[in-house]
Amino acid sequence: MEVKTSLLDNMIGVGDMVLLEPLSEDSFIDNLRKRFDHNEIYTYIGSVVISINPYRSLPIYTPDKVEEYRNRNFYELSPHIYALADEAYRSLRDQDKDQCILITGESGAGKTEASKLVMSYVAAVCGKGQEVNKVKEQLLQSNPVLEAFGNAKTVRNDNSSRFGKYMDIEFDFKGDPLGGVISNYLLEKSRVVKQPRGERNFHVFYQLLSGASDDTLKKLKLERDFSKYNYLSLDSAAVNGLDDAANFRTVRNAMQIVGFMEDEMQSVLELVAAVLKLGNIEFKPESRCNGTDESRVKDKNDLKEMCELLGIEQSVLERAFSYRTVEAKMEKVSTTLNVSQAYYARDALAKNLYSRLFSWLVTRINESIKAQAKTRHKVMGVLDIYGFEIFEDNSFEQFIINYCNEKLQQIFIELTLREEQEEYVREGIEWTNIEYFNNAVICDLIENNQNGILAMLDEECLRPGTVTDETFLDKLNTVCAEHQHFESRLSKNSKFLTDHSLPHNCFRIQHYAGKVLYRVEGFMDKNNDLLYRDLSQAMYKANHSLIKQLFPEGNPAKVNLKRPPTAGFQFRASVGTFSFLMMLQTFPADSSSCGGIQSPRQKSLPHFHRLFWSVIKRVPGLMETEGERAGYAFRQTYEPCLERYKMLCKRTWPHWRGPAREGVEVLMTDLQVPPEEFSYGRSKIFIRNPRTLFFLEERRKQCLEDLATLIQKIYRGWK
Ligand code: AD9
Ligand code: MG
Repeated sequence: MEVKTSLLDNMIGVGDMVLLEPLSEDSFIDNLRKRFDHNEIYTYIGSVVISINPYRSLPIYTPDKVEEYRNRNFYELSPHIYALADEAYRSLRDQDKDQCILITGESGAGKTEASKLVMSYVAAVCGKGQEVNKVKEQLLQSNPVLEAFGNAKTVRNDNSSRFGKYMDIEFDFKGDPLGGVISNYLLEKSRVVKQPRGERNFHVFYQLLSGASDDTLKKLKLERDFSKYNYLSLDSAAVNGLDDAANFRTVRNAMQIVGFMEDEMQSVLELVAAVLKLGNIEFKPESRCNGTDESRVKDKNDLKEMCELLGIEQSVLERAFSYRTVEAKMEKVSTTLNVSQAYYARDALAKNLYSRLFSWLVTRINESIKAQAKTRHKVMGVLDIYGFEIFEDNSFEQFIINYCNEKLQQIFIELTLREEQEEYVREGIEWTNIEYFNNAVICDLIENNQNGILAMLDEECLRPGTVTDETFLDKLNTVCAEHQHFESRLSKNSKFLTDHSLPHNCFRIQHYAGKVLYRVEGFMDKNNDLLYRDLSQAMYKANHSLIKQLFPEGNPAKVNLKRPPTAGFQFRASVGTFSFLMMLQTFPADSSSCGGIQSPRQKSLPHFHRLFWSVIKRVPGLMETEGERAGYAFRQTYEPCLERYKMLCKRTWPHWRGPAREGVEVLMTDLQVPPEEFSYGRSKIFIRNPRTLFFLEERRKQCLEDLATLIQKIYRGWK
């Protein structure tokens, strides 16, 4: 077997880890490093793309590169995110299969950039025309809008996503985009009122103050100086390399393209300004005759301006910062707020205003980019979540973000490792089982309905009596201790690490990506996410259509005494739907049955893009076995394989009368492909090395060229 020319010959290291020999953690990392040193940031593990963030601009995303990868086979060129995007797009267009691209990795690994590269690649290669171009532009421009409101500088990433996003792009039968739908997962709203040291609030605040015209700022009653606002951290306001003013113009422009009306944009900016004003409202105690302190607004100017911006009656809001109405046994009782309760109420309002504005933006964008239902054909989903975070100080936000990453890791394991191995078993291919770490145990520790951490947190939030973050921690530790006797998820092998050296107020979890110490302070509050009804009613009364829409529960006609679901509960439910949806989409109900051709009911092919922080971390599960061939780079069912290559062998051309598998066997024997290069499965042939595939493709190409020359000769002869 001879391959004439192949890009593989120029490949740095091994482009597909499946072919790495021996396969060990060291060889794996060495290979990545070697490739990275030569600016090869992408490497495959089968159909999974791994990338390492280069943190500098490489000339690998040019229009020429798009052309290079267009309509080419996954293994023909060096690994690239474009190859993955192209494969996904072609399978969707030509094979009618829904697609799903999942992107995982630590914070700052390059997930959001990767998701944008996928989208821009698909936009570049799919159809053109005025209508289609408008749809593409709108889909692409939804990114800067959501990033302005949902991303912020953290210590790990200057443009860190503080929300999770799943975007479905819908295509017609020709492969032209029709529109899309965005789902968002819990915004880290605590950032609105307080940011960790060295971090910033959401970009939009700085963009507005830096980029808006003097006239706009005047209308919004704002000053340009960041330091005038309590909610904007001072130590890190300007970020090197981030041009807030220019980005403001980009975002405004993007909002216009997406279809926001001028008055809608104005309303949005009014809300952003109102949040800044709200942060400046301060309180002072006023003594009452019964010896208690009651809160009063200190300087009423910010309150007044905020109320003017939102069309709220000042006295109503002012009252809501001093009193709260409690309903007990159908009776309304007014209780006073002390200063710290007033600050709590203020911050809760700011967080709610902002996060509801964010959800409204997503809904509004969805209205614009919505496809016509009747023409919908196929869907490509791209999931870009907030990456795994381990900080010095980890709180409820990191707990939620890391839980989300555990869930995605679980899907990753299900869809790649387990499915790969199950396929070998199904197909009767000889295979040494790789023991992989299944993180289901960690997900269960967090989300189990009875004694998962989130359930215990909810229980504590609802428990009457004095409940604090410490009582919650006690409960966690007690439940763990109780379970020490049993071989249960909270036992000695548990991922909930109890040791007496833990700092006060902390618990530790052994996540798939490392141990994380969580400080419980604020867990109860953040989970409760309580907004006093007086405040939602004040918002509902506003003479501002957007604000009114955002606080429907403030409508006195619709008083609902039921407690709103906790933040943790809502998050668990939304993360639950994404994993469930993907499982459902990806595997037909009978996926575990043996034998048979891949079910035509298979809807979605997952394409994984896995990214790492440039200090490469362990990839769990993939590196346990040494010296064993890792697997097969390529596989195809017998029928299409025979159809494609039967012209290469006299015995199979033009017709093969027997079973397809036997035809393929004849083909491989005649072509003298070395037997160690492939295996016959029950329904598929498994090819180890892309080299073999190139060989077959080269021969086919040659055959077709010869045929074309022959036809031309005959044609000329006739003339
Ligand atoms: V987080 O979990 O949202 O905090 P991401 O999304 O994984 O994180 P992001 O895509 O925002 O990371 O990338 C971080 C920064 O790395 C970007 O702002 C770029 O400056 C840089 N980056 C990422 N990918 C590339 C790339 N392919 N080439 C060059 C890159 N730079
Ligand atoms: Mg991101």
